[in-house]
Amino acid sequence: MALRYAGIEVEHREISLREKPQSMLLASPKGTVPVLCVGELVLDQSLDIMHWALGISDPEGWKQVDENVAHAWIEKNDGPFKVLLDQYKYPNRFPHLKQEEILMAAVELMLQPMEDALLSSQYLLGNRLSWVDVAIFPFLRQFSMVNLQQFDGLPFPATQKWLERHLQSELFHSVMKKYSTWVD
Ligand SMILES: N[C@@H](CCC(=O)N[C@@H](CS)C(=O)NCC(=O)O)C(=O)O
Repeated sequence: MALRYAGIEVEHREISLREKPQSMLLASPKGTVPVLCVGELVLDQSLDIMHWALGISDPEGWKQVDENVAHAWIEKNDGPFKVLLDQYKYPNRFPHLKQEEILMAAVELMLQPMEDALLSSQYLLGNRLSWVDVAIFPFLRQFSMVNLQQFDGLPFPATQKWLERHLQSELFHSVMKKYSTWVD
């Protein structure tokens, strides 16, 4: 989304995670997606790719946020919330954990603080969309999709509206295309 927003054209190579192509592993041996190759430069963290793109062009000011607040959200999301998301998504891998308790932990850690923020402004860091919203909403999307009925039943209307706004956005739709798998 950041690449598209910044107007940067890329050659998109869809990867099968079960059969990672050698060219990808040569560029980035850690074997996770996304990977962006720009000449000699290899970026293999989503946030690095976002920041690289926004460094080239940021037409609507996604970067105009308080960096400390931004990083606090990202650390919580990529750290403890990601752990809860995986536990919630894959109950078979965590048979000793109760879904209800994972949900409650996620509410306390992330969903309630998000709701509080989104009740006072349209986006997480104010009334302007920022890179933090764009970095975090895919995780909320995944979380909501585990059990849509349960998610919709939570008392978080501002968060639900925020998520819906992202899902309906032209930018999101413009990148959610189906690509055929790249073969070296
Ligand atoms: N922190 C990394 C995480 C990347 C990551 O874990 N990606 C997953 C897919 S969403 C992956 O490539 N997993 C490798 C695999 O399943 O083999 C980033 O944001 O780029």
